Amino acid sequence: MSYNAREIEKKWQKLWQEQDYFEPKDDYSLEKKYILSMFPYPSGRIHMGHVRNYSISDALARYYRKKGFNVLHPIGFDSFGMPAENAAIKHKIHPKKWTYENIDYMKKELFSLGFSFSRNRILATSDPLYTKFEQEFFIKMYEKGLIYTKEATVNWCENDKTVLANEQVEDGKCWRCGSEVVQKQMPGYYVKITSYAKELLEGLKLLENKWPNQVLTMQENWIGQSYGLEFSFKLADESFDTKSFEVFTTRADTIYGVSYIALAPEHSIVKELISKKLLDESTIDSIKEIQNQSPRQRQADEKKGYFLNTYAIHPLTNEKIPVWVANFVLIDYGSGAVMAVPAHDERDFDFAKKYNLPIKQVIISKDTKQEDAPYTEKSGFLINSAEFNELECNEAREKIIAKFEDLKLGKRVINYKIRDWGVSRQRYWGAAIPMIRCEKCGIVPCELSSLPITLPDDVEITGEGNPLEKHPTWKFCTCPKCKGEAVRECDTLDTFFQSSWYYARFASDEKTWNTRAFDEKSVNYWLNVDQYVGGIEHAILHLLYARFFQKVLRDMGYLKDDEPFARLLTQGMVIKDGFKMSKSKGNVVDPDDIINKYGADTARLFILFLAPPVKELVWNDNAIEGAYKFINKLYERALKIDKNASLDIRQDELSKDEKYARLKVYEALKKSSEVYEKSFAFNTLIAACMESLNALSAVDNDKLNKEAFYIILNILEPIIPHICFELSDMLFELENFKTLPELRPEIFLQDSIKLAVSVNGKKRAEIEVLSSALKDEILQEAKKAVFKWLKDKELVKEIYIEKKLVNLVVR
Ligand code: ANZ
Ligand code: ZN
Repeated sequence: MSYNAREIEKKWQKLWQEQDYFEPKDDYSLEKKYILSMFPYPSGRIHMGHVRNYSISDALARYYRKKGFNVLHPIGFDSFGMPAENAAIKHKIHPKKWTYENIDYMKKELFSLGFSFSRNRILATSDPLYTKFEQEFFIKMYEKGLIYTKEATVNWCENDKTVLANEQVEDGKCWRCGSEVVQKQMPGYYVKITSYAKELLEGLKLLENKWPNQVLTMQENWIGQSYGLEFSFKLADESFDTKSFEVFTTRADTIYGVSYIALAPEHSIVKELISKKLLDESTIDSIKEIQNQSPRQRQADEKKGYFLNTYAIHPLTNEKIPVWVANFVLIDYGSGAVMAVPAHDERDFDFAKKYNLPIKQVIISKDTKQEDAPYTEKSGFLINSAEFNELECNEAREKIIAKFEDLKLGKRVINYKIRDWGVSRQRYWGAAIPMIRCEKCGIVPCELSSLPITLPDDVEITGEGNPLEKHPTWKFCTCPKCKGEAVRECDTLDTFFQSSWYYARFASDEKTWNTRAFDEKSVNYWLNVDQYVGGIEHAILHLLYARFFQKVLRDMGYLKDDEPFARLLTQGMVIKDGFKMSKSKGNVVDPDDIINKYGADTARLFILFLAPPVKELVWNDNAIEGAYKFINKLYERALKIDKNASLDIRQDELSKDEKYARLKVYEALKKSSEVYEKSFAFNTLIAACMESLNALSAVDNDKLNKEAFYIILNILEPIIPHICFELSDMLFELENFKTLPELRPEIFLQDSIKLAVSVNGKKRAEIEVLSSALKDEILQEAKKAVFKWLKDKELVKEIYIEKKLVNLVVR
């Protein structure tokens, strides 16, 4: 008999399914664990990144099941989005058909890997039942003022006639057709994520040590809170419509160092000057050119600007300050205008150098001055600043802000970098925005009873524009208010809208899915997610949107928690030949090939053994062979075990080697809870199991062998479930296999001995080791203890006198 992965895996996958082994239980008195991995986009096939993601979450789900928890480990598909439309254009296949065929295929792949996903709670976000409640949320958010329409600047591809997300603009070009992306004013729906900016920021504190620091920092920067002063400058020339304008500064302490004003190209003063033809043609053309660039492009460009032939009055000194337009000032941050202080700000400095504008230092440090760089530290003392001279700059900042407030010239404000989330997409394959435009009544939400608004199937997808706009009947409808003729909103929702709440839908009992968004009892039981697992690439977008949605759904009375994901593990990328494994790099290894050749257990073992989950996984063909060999060895060794041996082992009757082997096994058992519950360093747990198997091969004791297998199979089951179930079934009553064996403290209780450690005969340290410790282990400990005497020396001899001393001879 030899190891036959295919047969074993098929057998157990069938049994697990028949026994509803993966289904969450309705018994809400049990302690629960909700383990979630980020759901896939149904692109067609599972890739190695998925295998890694789901091997991690599955190991955790299986572990907690074994510990007696009621476990929810669901899977679904993020199934709206552009690739389905691109496939439609390329292969003339309907997006719906393409999507659902892919889902069917990928489900098979996932189940062939033995992942313990609930079968009953699978969802696809393009399902009408999912859309129904998404549209319900949309309408409720609209009615609460959390969604609004506005005209704003968007990335627009003239060739594809659609808005592109920032992520879909590559080097200023459309990612799909390569044509130049322009900035265009367009109406659209916006979600007011900014009104939760403060809570989203404060909530990050609760996630410290539970989410990766890197993700917390990225979110913090993205939300971008700044404290500062907002105040206005008057224009010197009173003939303009605009009499004054506001600026926002975080450095009020530098107010006496202002040497010019920089306005965003979209600023109303710039617009007025252009419309009144007060600027020459070429300047106007250049400004328009900047307006057509995205913020990203402007940032990448060198700093540039134009003098606007006008001046502002400094509110404290009454000096005339030249007003410029500059490409580095953003219209939608602060007030779209900057008081430029080149002596203390990098950008202002570069700009001033380029255009020969004055540079006036107002803060000095004790250190020597640098002539050719701005002094940007937020420490130092004020000079050239009237009554504020000699004040420390933080103190001066507070005093200057207070002065502005006293004089009613300005006020203290908090600004956020985060912008409202534009969710309109000029696309077919998405959730319809449930809104109607009526000439008489304006924008009217669809009636809740009419939901879901589903997509018409009879469309032709050409890639040019949104087919819904051209649909003869879908587009036209009656107004819910006046019953007159009206048109539907033809844009569809950003797919991030769907992925923002799927975790909560999973938490709701599927038997209620057709009647309500969430079943109160079940979501209150299952949420929030205890452990979320997914790629670092979602650090901001998805993970921020989901946090926002949780708070909105809480405030609308649907959910209770403040945060959706209690803990987050971000797995590293899979790298091969120096690049992220991806189709475009041509370095893809198809998981199906690994499964067919070696089996699912090998694939899972390999991927968890090669690297800790948070690190990059560098592909290595030999390691697959290694994983396969290990499973074979496990199988062959298990066949030799005496099934009838008793498990009644007397610790005091064991020989030294037997004690050592048993200790290694129990050490692995002890490690397992640490790994599954905290460190997720599965690789070290697998290594510990391999080590204990090695130690066991040195002893010949049926009882010990049987006990060891009982433990090892139990702790490896979350990682390589099929083989572990198979062997346990063969060796033990399977019933016993559902709980983890207990730690036996007496096995860890061992006599320890003290040893002197000498270097060149001179005693340098003392170490304490277990009496069962092997020579190699002892020597290693000893070397660690006298490390500083070994440094930079050549070790020529290692002497160990049992139970007495270690002597190291160096040269
Ligand atoms: C004067 C000053 C002096 C500034 C100095 C900085 C350093 P954060 O910290 O990111 O909030 N700013 C204000 N509005 C802007 C806009 N719409 N586009 C570009 N820059 C803008 O940045 C706030 C600082 O960025 C503000 O403080 C302002 O420059 C600039 F030594 O005012 B500061
Ligand atoms: Zn109407």
